[in-house]
Amino acid sequence: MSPTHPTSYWQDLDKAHHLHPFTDFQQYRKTGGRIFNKAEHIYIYDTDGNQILDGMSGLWCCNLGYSQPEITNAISEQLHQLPFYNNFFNCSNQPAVELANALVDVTPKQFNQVFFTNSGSEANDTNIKLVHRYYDLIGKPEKKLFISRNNAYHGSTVAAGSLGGMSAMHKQYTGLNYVHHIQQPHWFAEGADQDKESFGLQAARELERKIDELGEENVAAFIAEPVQGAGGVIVPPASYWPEIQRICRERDILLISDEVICGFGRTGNWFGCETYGFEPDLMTFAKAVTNGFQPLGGVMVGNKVADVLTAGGGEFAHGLTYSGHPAACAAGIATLKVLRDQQIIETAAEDVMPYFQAQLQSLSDHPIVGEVRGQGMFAALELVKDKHSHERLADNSAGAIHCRDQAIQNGLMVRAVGDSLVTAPPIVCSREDVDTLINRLSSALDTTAAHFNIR
Ligand code: PXG
Repeated sequence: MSPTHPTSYWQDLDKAHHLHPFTDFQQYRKTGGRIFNKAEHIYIYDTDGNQILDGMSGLWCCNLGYSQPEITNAISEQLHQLPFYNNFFNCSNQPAVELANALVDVTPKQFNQVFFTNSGSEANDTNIKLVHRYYDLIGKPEKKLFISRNNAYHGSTVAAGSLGGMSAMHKQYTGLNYVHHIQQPHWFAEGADQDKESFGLQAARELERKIDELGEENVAAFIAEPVQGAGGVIVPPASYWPEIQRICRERDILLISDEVICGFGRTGNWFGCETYGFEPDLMTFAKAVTNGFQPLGGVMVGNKVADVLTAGGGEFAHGLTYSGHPAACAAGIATLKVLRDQQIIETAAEDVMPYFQAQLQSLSDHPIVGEVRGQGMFAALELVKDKHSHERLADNSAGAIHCRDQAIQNGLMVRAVGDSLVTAPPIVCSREDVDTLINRLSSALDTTAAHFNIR
């Protein structure tokens, strides 16, 4: 990017030719956006030279922050050595082989096989095909239905968007007719009149009720994020996951853990299923597997499914040109190496993560904060007008959007999701970095409270 052009030049070109994801095109044409051109450690820089602490790790991707020469060098070296070759038709490339092995090493013991994609959405599309094929091969072809949850996010392709529970997306196209949704375990929004753990059990038992309604013989799998990320960091009550695991086992339903956000350290363990103590049959990953430096996703296929698919024979009619792209896999290998060699997750789980959660909890006394919920290195603050009645701050999420904009103004990137403010900074933050984040967030809460006249 030429430094000689003013920001307005880039904004005008952007507005003229670039349609952005999850954006109101008409509004963007008027307002334009902020254009970034540099990043270091946990900071991003825009074309006006503003330095912003990235409290969202790119978009839940850069768990190791932006300054990771081992990863960038690995990508560059790979591009010089073998910039591309595909993995179709009895061919493979070295980085794909090496990354598959490294993933087997870091994932739970039931995983010995991986299918590579370029994104989380494609990985969830792949899950559907893997699961349907599995049931066909074991002679239960009628088991075709998927159960997911309201307000889940599993991606935005036609199939992954159907698996997700985002009503705004469902309204804009016709989704798959074999996906059904149940309640999310969102205690603050849907169960705050009950004890948290009883609510967790009740939300899990919605799965059992749905299986009964649809007929166990028709249900293939349940898919869920250990903690719903894009839905607003919905941390389930402790009672939730063990009950889900019990139901899936008793009712012979495959369990898919979508680890696109929770994977690679975000919850304080390598994977969210480890934090919550359950054993999925399939696991979706993307984002932080390459620290966001290259597009890569995939499915870890557990032995139960993989054994059938590999013993069954016959071609699995699915694949993407770039499945196992060498440069993306090189980024993945280097990312896993940094995480392992430097024990980043274990160290963060002992020190900065509990510190981050404790500092955030200290904001729960703030007059506009109704709930602080979090796990490991991500959290949400639910904004309210009245802490006791949980009355909303403003219509159409305007309170959280106002607060987010204040935070960005103060040099902190966060997300507004409904009435909550969400943050997921890199797990390589120091305690001092967390202090900076909390100060900027706290000052955004103050100005938002003043704006809405709340004391
Ligand atoms: N599963 C989960 C749990 C995700 O969070 C996907 C699948 C899809 O991954 P791809 O790579 O296809 O985008 C995601 C992605 C947000 C936001 O605003 C979250 C995601 C993507 C874009 C925006 O929080 N998560």
